[in-house]
Amino acid sequence: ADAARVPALVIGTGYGGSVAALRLAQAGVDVHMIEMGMAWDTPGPDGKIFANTTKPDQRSYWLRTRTKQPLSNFLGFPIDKDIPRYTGILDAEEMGGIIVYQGRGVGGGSLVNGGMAVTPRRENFGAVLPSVNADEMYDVYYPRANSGLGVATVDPAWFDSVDCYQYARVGRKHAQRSGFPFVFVPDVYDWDYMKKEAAGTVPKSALDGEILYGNNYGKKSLQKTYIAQARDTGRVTISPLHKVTSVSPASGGGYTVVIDQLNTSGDTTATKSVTADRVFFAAGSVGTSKLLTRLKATGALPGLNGEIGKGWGDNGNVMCGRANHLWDPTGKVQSSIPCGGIDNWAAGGAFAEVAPLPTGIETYASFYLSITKTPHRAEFSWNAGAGRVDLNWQTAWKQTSIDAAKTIFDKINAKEGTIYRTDLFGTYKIWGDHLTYHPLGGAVLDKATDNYGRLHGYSGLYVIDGALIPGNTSVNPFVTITALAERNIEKIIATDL
Ligand code: FAE
Repeated sequence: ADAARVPALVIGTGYGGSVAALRLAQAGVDVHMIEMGMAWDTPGPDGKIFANTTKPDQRSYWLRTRTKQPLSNFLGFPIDKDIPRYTGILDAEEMGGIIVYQGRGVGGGSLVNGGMAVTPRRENFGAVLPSVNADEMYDVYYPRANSGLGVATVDPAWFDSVDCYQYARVGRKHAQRSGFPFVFVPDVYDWDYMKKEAAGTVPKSALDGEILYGNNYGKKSLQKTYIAQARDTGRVTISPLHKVTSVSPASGGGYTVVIDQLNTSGDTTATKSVTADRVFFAAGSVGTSKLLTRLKATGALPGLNGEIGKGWGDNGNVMCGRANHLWDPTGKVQSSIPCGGIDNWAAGGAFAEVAPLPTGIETYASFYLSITKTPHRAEFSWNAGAGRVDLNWQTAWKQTSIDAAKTIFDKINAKEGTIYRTDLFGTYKIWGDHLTYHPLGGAVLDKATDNYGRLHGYSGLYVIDGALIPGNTSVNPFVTITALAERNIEKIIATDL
C-alpha cells in the first residue's frame, strides 16, 4: 500500500461529489475523486460509448448476467435477456424488497437519468428540508445549481409541432380534460441539439431512444458540466474503477481511506490506501448509507451517532401505463427525454412525469413515472451474520404511492373511457411498485450531520449527496441535491479550511 496523502478525498462522482470537487478546487484545494464505476470516455466496438435502450449489452448493467429492465414485459412477453457480467452503467440493486436503480461511473446518476431538472415549489420546500433557510436556497443556491447544470425548458412552439412529443401532447390533453394542471419540466438535455436531431442534421440520441444506459450526444451529464469545469482547474484527479471500502482515523491526523481497484469483471486487482485530511461521502444515498452503517458498526468509525442509516425513502416512485383509444396514438418515434408533468401534489400528493415508451413502434400507450407524498422511511442496519448492510423496506408501503397516483389516473381513465395497461411489469400487473429511481436519505441533514453535512463525531468527515435528504422531495431530486451541495460546500470552505 502506498502512503499517499491528499487534502480532500471525495467518494463518488455524482451530483454531490462533483459540486464538492469543483468548489474545493476553485478554492485552491487539491481533490482526489474515487469512483467505483468506469470512466465512460471510450467508444465500444459499435463506435458508441453507450448502448441503446432497445439493445442492452454488457455496458448496460453493473455486474449482472441478465438485464433487469424497469419495464420487464411488453405485450405479455418478458423482455429481459442474458448479458456478459461487466462493470456496466446501471446498477439494479436489490435491497429488502425494492430494486434501487443507480448510475455507476464518472458522473454517477447523471449518466443514466432522464435529465429532468425540477426545482420544488417554494411552498413545498419546508417539508423537503425543514432545517434549511428556504430564502437562501431560492435566492442563491437553486439558481446556482440550475446554471451549473445547464437547465433549460423545451421551446413550447417546437413542442407543439414535433412528432417526437406526440406522446407528451396526448398526456397534456388527457390531463387538462380531467382538470389537472400540465407543467413543462426543465431538463439538462441540449434542446437545440434535439431540434437538429429532429431535422436529421446530427447523430440521434434522444430521438434514437437513448436513456437508462447513457446518452451518446445531447444530454449534458455531469461529465460535460461540473466535472469538466473541475478538471479544467488542474486540481482534480479522478480514479475510476476504484471502490472505497473503509475510512478510519489515521494515527497522525486525517483519515485512512482503503480503496479496492476493480477490473471490468468486478474483481479486486489491488488494494490501496490513502491518507486524506478531509473525506466527503458522495457515494449516493445507498452507497453513503451502506458505507457509514458498516463503518459505525464494525469499529472503524464508532463515534458516528445513532441517526446513521435512518430516514431512507424512495421519493414515492411508482410507474403505470394507460391504454389509449386508436384515435390517440402516442407516436412511433418518442423523444427519450420527458418534458412535461401532471401536478396534483397539493390535492392528491402526486406529481406524474409524462414518460416516453421508446419502443420504436406505435403502442397507443401513455406511460407515467409518479413522484408521490409518502411518510414511510426505512433504516439500514448491519447484519453481522451475513456480513452485509440490510434495509428494512416494506413492500406494502408502496400502496400509499399507488393511492396517490390513482388520484390522477383513475380520474383520467374515467373521463377518457380508458384502462390501465396490465402488460408492462408482469402479467396482469398494473403498477410498477417494485423499484425506485430516487433513493434519498440514510444520513439525514441536521440529524446524522450538522446543518451543513459535517458528520457528528468526527471533524473533517462530511456527507454531501442525496443521503442528506430525508426521503421525499416532491419532484425529481437532482437539482435539490446539487443546490444543497452548493450551499453546504460554500459554508465548509468558508469556515473549515
Ligand atoms: P449518485 O449520482 O448516485 O453518485 C454516486 C456515485 O458514487 C456513483 O457514481 C457510484 O458509482 C459511486 N459510488 C458508490 N459507492 C462507492 C464507493 N464505495 N466507492 C467509490 N464510488 C462509489 O449520487 N433525478 C432527477 O432529478 N431527474 C431525473 O430525470 C432522474 N431520472 C432518473 C432515472 C434513472 C434511471 C435513475 C437511476 C435515476 C434518476 N434520477 C433522476 C435520480 C438521480 O440520478 C439521483 O437522485 C442522483 O444521481 C443522486 O445524486 P448523488 O450525488 O446523491
